[in-house]
Amino acid sequence: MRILTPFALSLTAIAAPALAQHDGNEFISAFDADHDGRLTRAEYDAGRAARFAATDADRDGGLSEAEYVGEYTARLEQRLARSTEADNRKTEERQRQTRQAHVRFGVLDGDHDQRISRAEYDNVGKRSFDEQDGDHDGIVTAADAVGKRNRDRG
Ligand SMILES: [Ca+2]
Ligand SMILES: [Ca+2]
Ligand SMILES: [Ca+2]
Repeated sequence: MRILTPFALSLTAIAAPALAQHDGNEFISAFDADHDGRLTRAEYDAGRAARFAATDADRDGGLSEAEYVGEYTARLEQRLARSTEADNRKTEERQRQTRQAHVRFGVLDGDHDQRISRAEYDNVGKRSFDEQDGDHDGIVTAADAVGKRNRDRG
């Protein structure tokens, strides 16, 4: 199922925003706890739950836009600090990625109450996993990703 948004973001980009878009397996590596190159549903659910908890700074059970964008930009800054890119490129990247984080917040906040509930977070996460798991065996592997790319092309 395709969800069209005004910004045409894929669910994957919303659920596991990639810091490096050129890595085709970023969806797997984001939550592959045992680093075996296979993302099980259990790893994904545990990783997402931990990410939600870490993002919910005031522990009220929901994510404000400031919490959501703040958690993302903290990770972005870590990556930029390691990057050897020129400073002006980093500034561009920072602005672009921060804009996208605000857009993702709006997409994740399904009922537009300015707060991502755990249900909203899980809803997008589940659909995103299902979208990636091409053969629907409950594990996302590189083979699923190749199959998905072929489907997207065709
Ligand atoms: Ca909160
Ligand atoms: Ca909401
Ligand atoms: Ca699979």
